[in-house]
Amino acid sequence: MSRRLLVTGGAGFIGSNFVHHVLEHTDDHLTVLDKLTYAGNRASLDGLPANRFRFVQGDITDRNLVDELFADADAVVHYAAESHNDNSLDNPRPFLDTNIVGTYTLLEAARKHDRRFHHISTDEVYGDLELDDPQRFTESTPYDPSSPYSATKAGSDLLVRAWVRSFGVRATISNCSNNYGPYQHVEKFIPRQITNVIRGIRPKLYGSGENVRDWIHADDHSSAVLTILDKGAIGETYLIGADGEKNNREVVELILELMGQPGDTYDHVTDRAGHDLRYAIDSTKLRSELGWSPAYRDFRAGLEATIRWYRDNESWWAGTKDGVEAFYAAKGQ
Ligand code: NAD
Ligand code: TDX
Repeated sequence: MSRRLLVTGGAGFIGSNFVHHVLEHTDDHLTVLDKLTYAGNRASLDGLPANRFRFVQGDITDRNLVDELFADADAVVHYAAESHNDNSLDNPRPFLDTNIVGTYTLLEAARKHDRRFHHISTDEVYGDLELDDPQRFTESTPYDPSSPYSATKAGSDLLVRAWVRSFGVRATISNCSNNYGPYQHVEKFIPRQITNVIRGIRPKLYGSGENVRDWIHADDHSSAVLTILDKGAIGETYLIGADGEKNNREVVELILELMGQPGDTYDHVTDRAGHDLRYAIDSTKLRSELGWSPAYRDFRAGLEATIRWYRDNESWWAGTKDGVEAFYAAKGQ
C-alpha cells in the first residue's frame, strides 16, 4: 500500500539517499521539508518524478508550516539536523535550535495529528569506546555525549522517548554509525579527502589518525529505516550498523590507493577538541527482531563507487569546496 511520507532534511546527505531509495523500492509518495541550510542541496533531488515527489523549503521550527504538512502525511521520517561536530564546536546555537527545538516542534505535531514518527539519530549519543574495548554500543548503553552536536542529538532522542511515554506518540528511534556514499557534504571526512585528492591537496588527518569509525553505506541506512518504519515496535530504539570499523588512517590510505596516489601523501593536522576515540555498533536487535541485513559488505568496493561519484559530479560539490577548506585552514586543520 502506498503511503504519504514526510521527510525532514531530505536535501541533506542521508535524507536525499533515503528519498532515492524509497522512490526506487516502494510506491510511497514523498514530501521533503528542508530549510536548505549550507548543508542542503536541492540538486541532490533533481529529476525526481513530480507525481510522487514534492519539495517544500522551510524550517522544522516553523509550527504552522509543520502543522500543515503533518496533516497531509501518514508517517514522518525526521532527518533534519545540524550534523557536523566541527561546526558545533565553533557555534553551537543552531544545533540547539534545529536539533532540540525543531524536534520538539515535530513531536508536538505528531501528537496533535497522531502520526507515525521515526526519529533519525546517531551512535554518538553513547560517547566513545576505548580502542581495545571488546564491547560495542547496544540499545542499553548509557547516554554519554561528548560534543555540542551529540549532546543535542541525545536531547532530541530523550524528547522522543518522553513524547512516547507521556503522550502516546507512535514513534521509533534509530541510532546509526558513520555513513558514506554519494551526496555527502565535502566538510565531512571521506568526501573532504576524496575532493582534496581531486584538487591536488593532501588529505588531512586529525591528530594521530587512530580514531575508529564504524562505516555503513547510506543506502543500507535507508533500507534499515524503511524496515523499522514497516516492522519496528512503537517506543523502541534500534541501532543500525554494518560491522565496518576502520581507523581514519586506514581510510585515508585506502582513498589514496584507490585514487592512484602514494599511501603516505597525507598530513597530520590539529586534532578536534574532545575528539571521540571509537564508535562501534552492535546491530543484533535490528537484525534478529526485524530481519534486516546490509547489502554493502565490501567497504573497498563501496568507497571506490563513492570516489567515482565525486569524480563524476564535480559540479555538485565544486561551489562549496573553497569555503570549507578556508574554514578548516583557519583552525589549523
Ligand atoms: P546533513 O547536514 O547532510 O543534512 C541535514 C539536512 O537538514 C540539510 O539538507 C539541511 O538543509 C536540513 N536542515 C537543517 N536544519 C534544518 C531546519 N531547521 N529545518 C529544515 N531543514 C533543516 O546531515 P546528514 O549527514 O544527512 O544527517 C542526517 C541525519 O542523520 C541527522 O539527524 C544526523 O544526526 C543523522 N546521522 C548522520 C550520520 C552521518 O554519518 N552523517 C550518522 C548517523 C546519524
Ligand atoms: O578532515 C578531517 N580529518 C579527520 O581526520 C575530518 C573532516 C574528520 N576527521 C576525522 C574526525 C572523525 O574521527 O574523521 C572522523 C569522521 O569525521 P566526520 O566526518 O566529521 O564525522 P563524525 O564526527 O564521526 O560524525 C559523523 O558520524 C556521526 C557525522 O558527521 C555525524 O552527523 C553522525 O552523527
